[in-house]
Amino acid sequence: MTNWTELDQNVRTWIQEAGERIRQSFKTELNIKTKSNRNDLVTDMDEATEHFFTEKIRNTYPDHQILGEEGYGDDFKELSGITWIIDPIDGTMNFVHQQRNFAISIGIYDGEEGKLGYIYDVVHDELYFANKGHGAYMNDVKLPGLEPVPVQDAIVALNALWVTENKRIDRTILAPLVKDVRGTRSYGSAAIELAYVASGRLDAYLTMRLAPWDFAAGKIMIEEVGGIVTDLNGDPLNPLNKSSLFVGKPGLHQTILTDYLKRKI
Ligand code: 2AM
Ligand code: CA
Repeated sequence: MTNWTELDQNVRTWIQEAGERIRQSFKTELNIKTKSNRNDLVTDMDEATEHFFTEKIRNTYPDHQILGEEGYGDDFKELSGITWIIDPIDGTMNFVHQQRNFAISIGIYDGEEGKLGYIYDVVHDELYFANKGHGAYMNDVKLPGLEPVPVQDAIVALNALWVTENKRIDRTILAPLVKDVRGTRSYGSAAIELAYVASGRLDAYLTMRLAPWDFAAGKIMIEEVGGIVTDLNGDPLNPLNKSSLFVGKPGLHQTILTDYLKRKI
């Protein structure tokens, strides 16, 4: 039997230690490499942080499985037993260029069910946490349930790239949405954008392509406060697959889906 209280304490201790190491790394020169393309960055801190977590987890919970962005995790095809889904630094481009607006993201699944979610905004020292069925918190202050908001009053996060002509979505779909909402924002870290939707700082967030480690924790968090989490077609996400993502307050999510995303051109 898993002692969830003890596990939660361990995660918090490890996140604080990893966060402190990342903050200390600002004083030293980073080793920056590229992955799939010249804008897909990884640093030695991404790798060292994931390695730090996988070592801790393997020593303490040898029977748990781990999925991590930088490849220190395990190879598996399905969610069974307890699975940790880890992004050591979500928003690496921000980490490299701005030293802010990046986060450690950890989602813990019990079988197929999202159980615990942690998003740690390292620079602002804000820990967002969700415990399925027991609420979501920001630095131990309980987050209220999300209330519907009209499109005209909504702040929606999206990357400007998605409004240009591109393969995944026609600009004539997104341009009217951008025009109708109160404002748009782009923080460049999916985990932070999801934490902001959960805490009401944003009303919705959409993106064309995310990996499981980008949304594992945030999905649990948003659902815990009554927000809706789907892909851009309105279909449920598979926690182990790459996917588009559309999250938002109840009501607003449905309205944007029906009136904008599924609108026939
Ligand atoms: P990362 O910094 O951990 O790579 C930036 O818009 C957001 O999208 C970040 O959360 C970033 O995560 C993620 N991201 C960037 N490129 C991606 C890709 N090719 N696949 C999945 N997620 C990506
Ligand atoms: Ca990352």
